[in-house]
Amino acid sequence: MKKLQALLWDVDGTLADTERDGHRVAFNRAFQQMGLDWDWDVELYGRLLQVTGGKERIRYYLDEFNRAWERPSDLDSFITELHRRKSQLFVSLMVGGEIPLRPGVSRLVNEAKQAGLKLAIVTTTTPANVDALLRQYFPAEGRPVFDLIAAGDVVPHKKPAPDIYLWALERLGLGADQCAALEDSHHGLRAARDAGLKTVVITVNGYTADEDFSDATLVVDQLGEAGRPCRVLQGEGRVSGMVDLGLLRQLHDVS
Ligand code: XBP
Ligand code: MG
Repeated sequence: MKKLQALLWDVDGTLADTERDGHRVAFNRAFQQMGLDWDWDVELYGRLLQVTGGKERIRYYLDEFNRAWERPSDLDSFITELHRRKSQLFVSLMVGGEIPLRPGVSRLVNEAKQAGLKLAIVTTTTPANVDALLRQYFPAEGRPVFDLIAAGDVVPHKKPAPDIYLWALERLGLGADQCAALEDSHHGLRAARDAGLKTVVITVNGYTADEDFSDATLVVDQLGEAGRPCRVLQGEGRVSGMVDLGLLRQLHDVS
């Protein structure tokens, strides 16, 4: 295994708990704006997360959960407009500071940056959502904190397909054996593993805690920070309360 050179970060559920209190809320507000009586409650949204990508998720909802709804003649344009509004509403929630980073994220990002590792965002979400999160929590003073943003529709197939990881690896000029991924979901794990990454750390959340992570390198409840140690749910290695760079290097060297 080659030396660890980069950390590849998923966004939704990993950098921040965006799904339940961010995307879901923004979808429901967009439905209201467009006069739709659809309501994606916490439980239904968990089932809709089966499909990644907001536009794809709306279509899945109509196909599987709301077949009775009379579709407009141009459904594609309707979904595009609905999703455009949803994205604006999500960005408002993010810049309003209503969606905090998960514990330990800042700590590990800063540690990796200082150590000279490359940092990349590898996500299914819309680029504007990532920009809002980065502006909010990692404002660039000179050089941006993240070296690459791989997001949204730049590849035809979203996670669990490996495409977005392969796209990111090519642009970083690195091999899969030089990178570690941080993800929160089975779909994310599949995407990273199928792109060839051996080191994949999972931080679970309410929606993903019961998913299958059997081929993850390490599964924790969160990355851990001072006064808030992480709990190891699966995996080997000496974890002393935090997933830090030393631990990631150690996991990477043996994976
Ligand atoms: C998470 C997703 C996204 C968001 C919605 O992907 O599935 O689709 O729920 O985002 P990841 P958009 O964890 O890889 O970031 O509405 O912008 O598509
Ligand atoms: Mg995710």
